[in-house]
Amino acid sequence: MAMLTFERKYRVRGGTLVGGDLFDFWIGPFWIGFFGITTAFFTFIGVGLILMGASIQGTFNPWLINIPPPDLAYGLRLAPMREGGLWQAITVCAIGAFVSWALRQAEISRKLGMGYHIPIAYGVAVFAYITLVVFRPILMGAWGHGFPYGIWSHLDWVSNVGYQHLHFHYNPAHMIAVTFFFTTVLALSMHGGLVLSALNPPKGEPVKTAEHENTYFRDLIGYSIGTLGIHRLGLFLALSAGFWSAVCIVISGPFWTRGWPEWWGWWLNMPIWK
Ligand code: UQ2
Repeated sequence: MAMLTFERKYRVRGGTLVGGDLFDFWIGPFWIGFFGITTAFFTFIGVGLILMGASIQGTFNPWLINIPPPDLAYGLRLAPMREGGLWQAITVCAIGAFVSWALRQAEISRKLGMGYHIPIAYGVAVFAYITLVVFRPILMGAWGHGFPYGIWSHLDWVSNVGYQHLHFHYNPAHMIAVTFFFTTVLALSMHGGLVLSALNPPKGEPVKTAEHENTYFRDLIGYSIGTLGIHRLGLFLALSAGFWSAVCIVISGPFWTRGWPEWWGWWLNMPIWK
């Protein structure tokens, strides 16, 4: 279908959550909407603040830019701009932009009469971010427990927090999250491989259908989850990876302060060993 043909079918009014049809229009391929405006607003301010932080730090090397949260001594108060206030303002902008984007996705879902799967999926990633920079710092009593904004510096933060718990791989929620990440990769690689193997034959050969895909896995393991099922499974696996990642970090500090290997004491101390 040519662009202009389907545009008439899908560029429909309505579905907005805010503002009625005030912002219900397109610029080029992009639908604007109220939350398109707020996304752009928070993004421009946030990026501007990051550039301000970089200039205060004295580097525009994208690897080395680092905007740290306030010192722990500031607790949960606002800090001066040059002492973590910038990080706090950037966090507000980031959350404003991310939540605006999720609501924009929801409005487009409504406009097109589709399910909310995409905003829910994106929302889990936003939830994981907010867990790191809001929920956990609040539970720990200081914004200084948030991670620094920087490509290099956030890696150092992850490593340091990991070592504070001696061995993060003994964190049971971390184990579950990692398992979901790997299973997501397994499922998507099988799905991508299966679809390409059926739909992308050598030149001159006919394209295969879903029955071939089903038959492949029935021959191989006696079971096919189906073309709709594999996408439900993929969504579940990926959302679970993000969810358990948030759980594994939010319990580290607020609910378990010692090394994670020690947590397994409950198993070693079971009366059945006596
Ligand atoms: C499948 C199917 C697809 C697929 C894949 C399968 C026709 C095109 C990959 C096979 C998936 C199975 C058996 C589930 C595996 C379970 C885990 C936890 C990885 O049957 O339907 O659609 O892409």
